[in-house]
Amino acid sequence: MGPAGESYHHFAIARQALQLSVYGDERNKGAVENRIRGHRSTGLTMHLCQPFKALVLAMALMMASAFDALQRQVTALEKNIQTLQADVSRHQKFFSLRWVKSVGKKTFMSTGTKDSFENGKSLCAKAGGALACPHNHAENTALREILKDSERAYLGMSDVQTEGKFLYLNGEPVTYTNWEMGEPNNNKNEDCVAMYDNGKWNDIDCSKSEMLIICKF
Ligand SMILES: [Ca+2]
Ligand SMILES: [Ca+2]
Repeated sequence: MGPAGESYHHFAIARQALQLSVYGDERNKGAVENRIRGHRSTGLTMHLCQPFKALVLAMALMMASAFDALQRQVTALEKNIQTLQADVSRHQKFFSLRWVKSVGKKTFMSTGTKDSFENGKSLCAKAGGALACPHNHAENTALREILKDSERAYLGMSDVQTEGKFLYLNGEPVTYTNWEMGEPNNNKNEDCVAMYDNGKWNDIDCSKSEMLIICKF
């Protein structure tokens, strides 16, 4: 039997095996298995394996090709990230002259906007942060360094709920303070807190709109 005739013969056996698997003819199934066993010595196994090998090789080639493309994309992205990092670093240097200060994991940032306490809270929240408030001396110094001469900034705290009891915006009691001498005095009912350019604090009216807004992130 020539190669073409042999392939057709194998195809016929395979088709019969498929029919058996569908119809469950155990008796004929045994007969076909015997015929398959009988053809192993004539190279049937080899013929069945060759298309499978070709398929595996084709898949391996496609995967290798896809991997190469992916690797090129990753390399390109890495270059883009390096460029962006360089840009951010340049901008940070520019902003750090005045508007950005980092302490530990916190970053204090201002755009130079001056507004009321409520608008300041809203502005920082919209930017994904909160109105800044120092929790220790280092943070107080960082905030002070953002202020220009004679500038003042709202701090993220108030005693609007209970007079004399200052709370952070999250409702927790204030644990670090740096009041100016004689403050807080609640003069004409002052419930917000501003930091002066010397880093000292004074309780002030929450509606004052000339306070620098500094957000923490
Ligand atoms: Ca008060
Ligand atoms: Ca005061």
